[in-house]
Amino acid sequence: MVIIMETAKAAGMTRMIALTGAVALSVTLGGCSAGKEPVKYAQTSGGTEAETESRDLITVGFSQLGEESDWRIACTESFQKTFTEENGYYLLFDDAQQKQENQLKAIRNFVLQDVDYIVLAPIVESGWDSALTEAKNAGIPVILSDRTIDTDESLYTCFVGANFSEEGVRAGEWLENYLKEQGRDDEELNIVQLEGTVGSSPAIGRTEGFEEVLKKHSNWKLLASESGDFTLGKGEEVMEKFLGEFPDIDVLISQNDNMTFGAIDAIERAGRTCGPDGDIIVISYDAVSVAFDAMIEGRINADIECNPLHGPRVDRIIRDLESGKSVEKMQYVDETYFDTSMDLKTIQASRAY
Ligand code: GYE
Repeated sequence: MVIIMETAKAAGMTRMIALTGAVALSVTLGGCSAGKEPVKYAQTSGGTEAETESRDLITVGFSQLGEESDWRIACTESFQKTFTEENGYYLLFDDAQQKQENQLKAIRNFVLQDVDYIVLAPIVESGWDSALTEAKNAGIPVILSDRTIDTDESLYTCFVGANFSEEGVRAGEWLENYLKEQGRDDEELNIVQLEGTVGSSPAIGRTEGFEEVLKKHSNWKLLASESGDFTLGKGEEVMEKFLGEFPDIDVLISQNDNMTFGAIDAIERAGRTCGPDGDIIVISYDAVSVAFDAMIEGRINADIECNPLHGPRVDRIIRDLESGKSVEKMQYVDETYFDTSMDLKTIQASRAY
């Protein structure tokens, strides 16, 4: 089955083709870079044949890893708003629902459809070599967006996203400064950490970055560090377990806001309090709008920013490549942090997610 969806978005109409498994091969796209034949969409499964003439559009196959968090939803929306026909694109969007095998299938489908560019937000770092070699052999540039992979550099054109180990260092340094300000820097400190998806570059980078700062403090003790898979439900479950195992947690580091929301529920259910006036210091990552609410309510102390608005960045990369320019291999986004000492309401109002 091939579903062609027309979605009305604030910034205009986004047309997406949702591909489902092998049957997605029934969508055929002609060459569609500027100057090539017009795009033809032939829907052959289900009987009806529809052919749509279109302007010269750049076809982009985007393999999004899932919809596990507010961050991810903002990221998907950023692509849908950017990769519109009005902007000269035809977007083939595939949501892998948290499964690498679905992403591998999507890449292979994009290759078979001879898209102009493949954009990949890879769920984990490893296991991409053969699918990306197929893309390379077909001459299709692959742009990594959001997460990095562990592979031969020649298999992708470039990466755009966050520097996750710097984010981890930022979390550690925030804690360091906060404790100093509170006159608590010599205190024995019990820390627990909720990690993101096992094997994903943000989980790996944030863990390593925080560890760098942790190593400098012999009075900081990391009691436990476990994956909550970047989801609210898992975050809540693992935090509940931590609270049961360790009666004296001082600090929670949670590698995304959704796990933090779940963890806060678990903390409050256990009769504990968190935030600047509570007994557990909470440091989160992402800084989505709802997390600003939680900081304003005094439930989160600090949030390490991670920017999900990659659509326009990937658009710029594609435009450069189309005009024959070379692009930088690793493109890191500038980021910061927010905490309850700031004018959070004003900052929140100025942000898009
Ligand atoms: O922190 C989290 C999401 O890859 C940076 O994935 C992204 C992370 C983000 O689910 O919320």
